[in-house]
Amino acid sequence: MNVPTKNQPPLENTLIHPVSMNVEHLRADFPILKHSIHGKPMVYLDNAASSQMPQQVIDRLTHYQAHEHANIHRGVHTLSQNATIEYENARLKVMNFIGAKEAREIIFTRGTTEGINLVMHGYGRRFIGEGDEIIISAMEHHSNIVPWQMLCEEKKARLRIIPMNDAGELLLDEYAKLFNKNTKFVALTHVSNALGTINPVRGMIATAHQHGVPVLLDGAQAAPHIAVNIQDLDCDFYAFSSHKMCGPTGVGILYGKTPLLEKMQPYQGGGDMILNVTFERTTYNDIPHKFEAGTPAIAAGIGLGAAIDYLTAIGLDNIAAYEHALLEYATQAARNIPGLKIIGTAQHKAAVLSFILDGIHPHDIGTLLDQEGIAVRAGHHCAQPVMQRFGIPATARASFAFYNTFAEVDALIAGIHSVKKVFA
Ligand code: 7TS
Repeated sequence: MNVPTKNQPPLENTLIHPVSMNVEHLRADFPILKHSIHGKPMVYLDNAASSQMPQQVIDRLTHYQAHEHANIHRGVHTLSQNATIEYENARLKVMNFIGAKEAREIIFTRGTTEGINLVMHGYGRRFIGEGDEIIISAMEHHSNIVPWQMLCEEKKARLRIIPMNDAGELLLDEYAKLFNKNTKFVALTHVSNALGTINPVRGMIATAHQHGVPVLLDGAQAAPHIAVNIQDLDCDFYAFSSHKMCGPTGVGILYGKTPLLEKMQPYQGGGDMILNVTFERTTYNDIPHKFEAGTPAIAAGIGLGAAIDYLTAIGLDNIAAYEHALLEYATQAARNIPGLKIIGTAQHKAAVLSFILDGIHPHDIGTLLDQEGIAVRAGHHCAQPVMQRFGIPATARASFAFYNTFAEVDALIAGIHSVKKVFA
């Protein structure tokens, strides 16, 4: 699609898809976007941290709480059975959303972090031992570094790191060289939260499989923004979070291939994950329940189902195309600001604009932009090794969603100019 220049009218009313991508129409679904901050219209550009919820999701949560609330998987009474149906229905929506084969491959978790920890405990602690190697990349979020470090410490295994270039692209030749007979696992982010890089994961998974090594993808920043088909990717595990895709906090998803999930040990013990318990011996429930001990976040799971309905109705390809146009527009404008450096200039990027300004700390950028009503994240984005790689303490990061407008990008750029004036 055409990217508007400063002299052209903003594109927020442009219809990418005749019906489904009218941004002003979509914005009306999000009550929080009408807020003002410090007397200025709020410009919410911290979607990589958490996105906002449309009224449809809020209504679904409220309806559940007011009319459907009961514990699941254990009641013979009608309310419990209905809640179970709704919760399991949400699992089916997730299954279809990522193109999984079976509902039992979909495990409800608390979020991406818990999904990765589940695989570390359930798979890693059982199948990775002394002298084994785990490959991760230089651009991982801490949640895809620390669990593997903990495992390496416990098992005397070793982490190997795929390096990246100055644009924030992984070096695929170096990746291929990391494999040897000790390589037992690859854990890789699909999209970088700090840089925006979309990694060429399909080929990287194929490389790992040639060596017989399973791959976990951290999909926290991919699932909300690009169409994901896990069968096409052929990944072994895929983890993501509801709160970054217009759903509530407290719930996330771990996809795993059935044969792998079946041979993993449970992560937590308790109710719902068992078939039979005596003091001598416990037999575990079938997947996915084996990994879902205790009462889950039922409302949040159902809310995630509503969020998936909402995103699917817009269409992930429409979302990706529109967000890409926003990113191009923002990138062009940011490049014209003297003293601004974009961190993360990969050829394939999701709509994340991380930047630094000469002589101004990112936290000051974030604080001053907030005075203008503009929400960005300033800091290391839970990816400290990325900051170390670029030799900086932090960045300011604007991360876009489909409900952001070109006028909001203009507001960001104007905000950055006014930050510079304060320090001039
Ligand atoms: N992986 C990636 C790539 C992420 O971006 C995040 C959260 C996580 C894992 C963890 O997700 P959680 O839902 O379990 O917390 N990223 C961010 C961020 O960029 N700003 O705040 C949270």
